[in-house]
Amino acid sequence: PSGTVLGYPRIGPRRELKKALEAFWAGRAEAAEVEATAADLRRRTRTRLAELGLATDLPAIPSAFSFYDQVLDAATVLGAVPDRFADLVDGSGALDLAGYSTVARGRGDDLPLEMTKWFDSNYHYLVPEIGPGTTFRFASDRPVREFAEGLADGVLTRPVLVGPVTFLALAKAAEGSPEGFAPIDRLADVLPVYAEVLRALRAAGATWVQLEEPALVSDSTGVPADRLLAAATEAYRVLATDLPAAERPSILVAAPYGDLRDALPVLAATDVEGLALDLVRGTVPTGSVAGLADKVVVGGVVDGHNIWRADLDAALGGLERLEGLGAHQVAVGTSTSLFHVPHDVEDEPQLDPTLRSWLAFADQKVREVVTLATGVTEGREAVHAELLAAADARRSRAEAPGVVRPEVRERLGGLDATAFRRGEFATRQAAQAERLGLPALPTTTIGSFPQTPEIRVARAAFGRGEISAEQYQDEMRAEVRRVVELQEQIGLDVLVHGEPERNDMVQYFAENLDGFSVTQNGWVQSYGSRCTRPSILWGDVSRPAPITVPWTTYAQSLTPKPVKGMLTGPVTILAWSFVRDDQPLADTANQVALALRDEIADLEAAGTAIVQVDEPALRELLPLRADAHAAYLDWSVASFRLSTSGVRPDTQIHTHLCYSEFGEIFGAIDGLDADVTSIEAARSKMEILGDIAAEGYPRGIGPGVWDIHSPRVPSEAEVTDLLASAVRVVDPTQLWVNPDCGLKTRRYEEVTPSLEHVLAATRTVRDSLAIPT
Ligand code: THG
Ligand code: ZN
Repeated sequence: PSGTVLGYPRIGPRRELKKALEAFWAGRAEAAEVEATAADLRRRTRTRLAELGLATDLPAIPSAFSFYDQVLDAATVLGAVPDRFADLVDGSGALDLAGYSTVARGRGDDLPLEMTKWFDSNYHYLVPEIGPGTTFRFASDRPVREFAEGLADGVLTRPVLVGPVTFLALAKAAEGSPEGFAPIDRLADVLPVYAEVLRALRAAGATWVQLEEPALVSDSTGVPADRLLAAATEAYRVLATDLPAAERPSILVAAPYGDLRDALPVLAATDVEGLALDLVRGTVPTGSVAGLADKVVVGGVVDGHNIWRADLDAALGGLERLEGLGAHQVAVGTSTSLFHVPHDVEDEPQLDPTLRSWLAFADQKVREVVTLATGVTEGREAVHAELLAAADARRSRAEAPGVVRPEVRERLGGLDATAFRRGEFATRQAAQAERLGLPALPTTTIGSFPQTPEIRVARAAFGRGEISAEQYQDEMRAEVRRVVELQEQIGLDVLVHGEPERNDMVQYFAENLDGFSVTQNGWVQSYGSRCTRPSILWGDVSRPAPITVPWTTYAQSLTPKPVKGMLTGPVTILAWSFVRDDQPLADTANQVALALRDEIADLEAAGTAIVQVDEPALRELLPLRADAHAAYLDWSVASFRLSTSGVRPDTQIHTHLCYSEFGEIFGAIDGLDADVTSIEAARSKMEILGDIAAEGYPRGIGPGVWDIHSPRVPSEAEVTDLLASAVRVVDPTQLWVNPDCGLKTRRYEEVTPSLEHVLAATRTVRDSLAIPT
């Protein structure tokens, strides 16, 4: 009766790891204290998983800890540290905790490894830099030591490592690599090191190892499909065939986040002992798959990516069909690691008990796995009570007030094409120019200003009931006044209120819309020590009252310059929440869009001339498979248009997108039909503007001229250069001037001089243009 999970939250139920790491980085704790906290968390995880019923036969308890990121961990095991950090490694190529942290976070002019989204999740990994000359060696035995630590504690665990194909597929070519070089070219050089790691794990007593290969379910890594399949064949020939079974642990290749498709027969044909399939995103293969007769197949039927209780009956059905494939053994698993979900529903006493009864966080999911494993071996009768309880929870969810609201459904059903369309851009442009009277190269910011310690203290005090709603509002208004005055002093053209009242932009809207709930302790790692608390979108969405209108109108009352209204778009609200799984995402997105549409109508009626609707996560939900892109872009773009197309021609709609891979979704950005789009561009030195110009994009564009992801203050000359290069490529009448992203993570010491430099540079370039202002 085997059941297992592919991984478990690492941050700790009270974010113990985050606190320890941040204390270490701030110089308030020794490395040994962080190590001790981490060891405690690992022990707690092993004990908890055993308590929840995971047996030790697969072995079922993974050893999948990381101080910061599992991809960085793989790079450190392989000794693949960029040259700029060479001084941090010791004689055997290993990094200590301080060195490891520096590679993740950078120092002075040595930029950290780039960070990017892990498959279609809100988790960010660090991108390894691999060149033709990168040397690989077994540099860190941390996975072996963590396995040994478990064994010494009496628990035989299954070490988890990012697999060789995925490691290289996610890496980028190191600077200075020759044209045409790709990290996957180095496969033959990393495999011997992986083989050494496997030998060492075996020597330490490991019976199984899990190698994560999600690159095999994706068309989006940049490695061509045939190359990936060939790499998988090669990798597992070297690791599973050439390295005899007696010299290594049994190998479980895990393929979370999607369907293996053509990679399934390829992996099945290798000599690995196990395959873990994602049966939530993927499906049980039909027909027979050669090569499974001697393998364990882990059916990932419990969703590692969302928080709803499983349909145990359907999951058992899937597992029964999986048995039809003729594997040596079928085991039960999660579709992905559980690190995308919080620890424990029981840790949410303030959550409505009915809602709580529908949810499964990590610990509840482990129990579901255990139940299903019993069901598989002993039959449905053995888990009759659990199946009934799961069915009851689903029924309760389907029937609960607020889940289906006829008035919301009717409004959606009654929409026609005109609700998704604004008038001609040329007409809008003329009307907006007339109304706004902005200078050439108008300057603005993305929306948020620094969240100062005072703001955080006030919010926490309000949360604890120590200050009244009026006091809290007064403090936030005072902050809005300061932010408006600062922007006027600096000379910006389009102002913002600065968003002091929002902690997380998605959580803020979730707190103010019907159909959502928020958690107290539901932290999920976003990157490194940083976490978010995704909201739970469980019911039909509507807006009980205006949300942002009082803040925006207050800010507008303080200045004659236009103040932008600031909203988060429907796709981003979905991407950064746990979303109901009982209707198409498109329908949920359109419900959110209608609530935003009402908010925009109220802003417009209150005199707001510019409204920004941010969609930083538009790229994130892009399906991993290319053949699903068009359908996704259709509904995601439609929901944005539904939210923004109710306005008059002279109301200007802005949007902001957070990343630089622009070409991939250029058509979608065009489809948003926003009057002005701001994007990240400073780091890539305006490179993307070439694409935009080449496509003949007609609307306003604000390439970021200041990289706000680092504390560096850009010089006036630097910004002038960026702007000068922008006006050479793009028609200056289309150009806006803004930072790369919101300023909430920066400090005023950086923000004030940086914005002053941006304004000075803009004046210089405006003067050089001699276009009428
Ligand atoms: N909100 C949400 N998801 C996101 C972002 C966001 N995903 C992408 C990107 N932005 C991730 N970036 C961050 C940046 C900072 C933090 C988290 C994700 C952060 N979190 C605080 C921490 O860990 O201490 C907690 C914040 C809080 O109190 O709510 O600093 O903006 N949903
Ligand atoms: Zn951004």
